Amino acid sequence: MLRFCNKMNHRQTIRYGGGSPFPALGLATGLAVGLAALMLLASPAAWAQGSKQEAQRLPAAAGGTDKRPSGVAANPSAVHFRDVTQAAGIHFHHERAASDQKLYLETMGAGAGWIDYNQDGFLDAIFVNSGWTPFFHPDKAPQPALYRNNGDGTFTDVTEQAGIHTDGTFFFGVAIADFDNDGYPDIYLTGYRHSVLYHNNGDGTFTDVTAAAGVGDDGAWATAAGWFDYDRDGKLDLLVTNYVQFDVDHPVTCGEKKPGYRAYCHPDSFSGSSPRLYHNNGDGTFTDVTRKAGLENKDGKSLAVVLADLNGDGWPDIFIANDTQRNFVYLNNGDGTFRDVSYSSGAGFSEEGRPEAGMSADAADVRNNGLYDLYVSHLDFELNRYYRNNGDGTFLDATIPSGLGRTNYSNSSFGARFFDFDNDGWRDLLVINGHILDNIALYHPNVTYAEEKKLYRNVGGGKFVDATETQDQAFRAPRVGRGLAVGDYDNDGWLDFLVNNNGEAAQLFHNDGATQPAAKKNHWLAVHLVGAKSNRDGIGAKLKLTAGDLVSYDQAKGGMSYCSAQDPRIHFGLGSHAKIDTLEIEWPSGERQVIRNLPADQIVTIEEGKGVTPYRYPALRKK
Ligand SMILES: [Ca+2]
Ligand SMILES: [Ca+2]
Ligand SMILES: [Ca+2]
Ligand SMILES: [Ca+2]
Repeated sequence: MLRFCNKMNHRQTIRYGGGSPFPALGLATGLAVGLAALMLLASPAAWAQGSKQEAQRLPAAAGGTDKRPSGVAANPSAVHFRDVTQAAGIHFHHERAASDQKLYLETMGAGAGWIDYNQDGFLDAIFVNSGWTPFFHPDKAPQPALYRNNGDGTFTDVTEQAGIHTDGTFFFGVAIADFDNDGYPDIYLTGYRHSVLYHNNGDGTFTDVTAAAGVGDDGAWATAAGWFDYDRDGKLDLLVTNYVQFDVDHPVTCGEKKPGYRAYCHPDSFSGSSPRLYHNNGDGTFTDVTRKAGLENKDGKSLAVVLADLNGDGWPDIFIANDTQRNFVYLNNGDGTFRDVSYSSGAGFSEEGRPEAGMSADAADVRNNGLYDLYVSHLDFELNRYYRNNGDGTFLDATIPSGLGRTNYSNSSFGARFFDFDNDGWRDLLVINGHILDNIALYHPNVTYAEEKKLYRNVGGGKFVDATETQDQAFRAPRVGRGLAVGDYDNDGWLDFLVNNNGEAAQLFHNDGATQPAAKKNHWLAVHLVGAKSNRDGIGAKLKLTAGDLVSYDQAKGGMSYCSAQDPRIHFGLGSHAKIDTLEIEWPSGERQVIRNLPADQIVTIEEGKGVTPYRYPALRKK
């Protein structure tokens, strides 16, 4: 999140020219977009290079095409996301721990996640909460919440019986994985000055194993974290990103010096901190290998991470979104070390060469060509960036040509995910918004703290259209949005989502499916990976699905969105294709599997070295 507090007045003057805010905003937006477009035109070399690389790469990479296959052309559609929070029995309300000191922590939390902690086939929900500060100290510390999915559309708060109880630590994010390969997913909570690893005991309870594991990340303000097997030894390692060096005991005063105008400080007021990489030793302990891996980098002011093979060499890479600093792109050398290509990658900065307020990160094959494009969300008056992957570890800022630059300019965006919400075979985009400053309206009368979510539909060819208006008032009602976790909690093949809102009630939205008759019949496949030689979660596995003229790629990735944990199953929308011709899987161990003639509309469990195993995912019971 760039620009607030001390610099605000100055920038405000530039931006609005002192005129009436509404028309001025339109003008400013238009100007900015126009300028960006001009800059695009002004760098024909970059354009030509990008197009050429893509032209060379597409046939080789995909045997496919950037164009919409005929099978999905007939499905122009929207879906209906229905707010089912109340009906589902979810009553989590994030505590923002507000104080008149305007501690930076107060406005940044928190994440949300999906975890099938009891392995009954239904995703359960977890919400991260704040904690104590010197200026907010109720008798009972705010607690995270674990909600068990009852399999009938309702959830039950099982936090206490699961043994999850925190000590007042102020938490921000969650990362889920089965780090010890025992078949039950574990919980890592990132926090201010301390983070916690909860081991899943397999009987519905968890044990805090942080001290023995050595992953407390003590002293740092941890935000996003992700699990991946960077050295491909079959054991999941942990990447923790840290934000600024903020001292809660000695708060700095920012904002204008008049009543009500004190504001959360700009990240420029604080030094950065390095991400940390913890290597899993396989005996319940981890070793901090940050320096050895070449990842020590104190420029980090990190809020999001995505762990995926970005250059296609089989080794998982690291993309970290930084606030007011260049994003980090670290490519895996395959020998336990990484090389920093942030400056040369094209994804470190905006197209104009500016570092921006990176708050979310995702990577997905949105063009169905096997190349994982990046999305990074930012503060208001910055564009959320869409970086096209050239396939060689370099990226091209395609925000404007993709159509994603147009409509979210005055919002501040946190959680964001690419996912195929209408199952037409093209991964779409959901962006969760909410400003940083609770008193932003005093500074910018036309900007609000709570903001509308944005939904974008992928129409093929690397282009998106804003589909927010297809949603109802419950979806569009402004919130101080933060964490976003996408997952199919009722196993009906239509992806649903959870949102954690700062200082507000959390939300669960059910995807009711397509609203247009033709698209209602869109097919899908979800893949539950069970690694054997590889890590049990199969994180790092690469999948290529072919169904008629649809070719779609995905990876089991770590991280994603803002401080949140996603459905671990790999979801493919298939459009009109009722059958999968081939599903090719390349496991992190190097083992390859090809599965042929799979029927659509099911969740398949695929075991490394064995193939499809008979596990049947339960369908939701009628309550
Ligand atoms: Ca469950
Ligand atoms: Ca490992
Ligand atoms: Ca789609
Ligand atoms: Ca669903």
